[in-house]
Amino acid sequence: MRIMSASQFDGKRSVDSGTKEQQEAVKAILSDVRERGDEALRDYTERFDRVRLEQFLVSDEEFAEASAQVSSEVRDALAEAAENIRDFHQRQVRQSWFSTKESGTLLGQIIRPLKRAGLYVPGGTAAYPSSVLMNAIPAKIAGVPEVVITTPPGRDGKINPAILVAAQIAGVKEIYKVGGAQAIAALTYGTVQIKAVDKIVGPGNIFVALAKREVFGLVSIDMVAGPSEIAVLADETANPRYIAADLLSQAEHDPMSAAILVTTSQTVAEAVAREVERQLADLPRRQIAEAAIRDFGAILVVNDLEEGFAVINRIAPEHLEIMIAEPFEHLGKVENAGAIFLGAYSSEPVGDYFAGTNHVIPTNGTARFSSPLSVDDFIKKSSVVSYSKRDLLENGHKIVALAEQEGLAAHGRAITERLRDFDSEEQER
Ligand code: HSO
Ligand code: ZN
Repeated sequence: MRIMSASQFDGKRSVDSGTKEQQEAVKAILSDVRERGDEALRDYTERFDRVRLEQFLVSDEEFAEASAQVSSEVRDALAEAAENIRDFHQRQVRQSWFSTKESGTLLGQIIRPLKRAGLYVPGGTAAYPSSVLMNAIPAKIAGVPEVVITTPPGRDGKINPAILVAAQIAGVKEIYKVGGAQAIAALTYGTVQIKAVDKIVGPGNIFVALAKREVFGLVSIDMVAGPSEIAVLADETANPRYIAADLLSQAEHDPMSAAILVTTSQTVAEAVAREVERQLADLPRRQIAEAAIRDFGAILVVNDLEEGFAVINRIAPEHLEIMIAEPFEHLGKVENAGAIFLGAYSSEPVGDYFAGTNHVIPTNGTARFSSPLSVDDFIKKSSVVSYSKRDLLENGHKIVALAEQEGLAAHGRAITERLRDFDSEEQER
């Protein structure tokens, strides 16, 4: 792993916006599904997933079959993780509010869940049951009545059983065997078999990401997340073996995953570089992790913690581990980070699977302006105004002045029509 000074590090990463061909392919799929509905879904599923399906909805028998295939150890761990995720997200629930003024006016904000949310779950080795929990549970807690999943089938027409078990634990029963851009199209436009949704969430390959970006506006989408990242801020008290293991935990996600150590200690820097090499040797996903470490890994030696936090805030990492003597004392210095893990035992996979925090977190420096997936992503707000006569009488002329300044006479008249009545009522008295 490269050791360098913080000033040598630029850390720029670009968002993959696909090739021209990929963009064109996605647009063609979207419009084809829009026009031909389920028949187009069948054709694309046959072409990309190598299986032709009549019905896309997963049946009760398939759920039962999947359930028998997953060990009780995994099932129990998923169930306990789900409890922790529920407990954490329950605290995010917002209440509607109303506020009355002495003048008789009432203002408020009503919180309502979205009606229907679609969760995309990737296929193959990127099918993570943990991500099913992380996406579905906040939607459920927000009160979304219809949460559905789409995921590509295997060649045998089946879905990864652990995905079905996780869905069951999260309380999602409506699952469709459709993947790729065609799934995003179905969720956006609706087909006979798959009803359109209000919001699409969940990770996917480049085609899914491009399709989501394309349909944004017709439906809402979550973030377009890039490959996982981790930054560790460590002083001389940190354990290099733990740091290396945690860096590799994210490096194994994707050859473009970033893993960065920022440390005040040259000794720790050198020890971590050695440990990463040692631990890489027997990793099953060594090739992926090695590429990530080579291309997007770095060890940055800084003069002091001040400089360390400045570098971290510039990177705005998805995950930040703070492994220093008194982490809490410095927590307030973190301005930009999606999720912050404090101390030697808060290893990042604790958050990926179990603690209860969400693992869908902004990447690529977007933690500067966005937040982990939460209950907020599945609600919307309506403002409520009940204006009193007294207030209209007192403030009507101000509204008229603002309307006139904008050249919108009808706006002004909507107010003056009422003010006129107030005047005549006055005269009658
Ligand atoms: N670290 C990933 C999430 C994940 N890890 C799923 C394991 N499974 C993005 O935060
Ligand atoms: Zn992970």
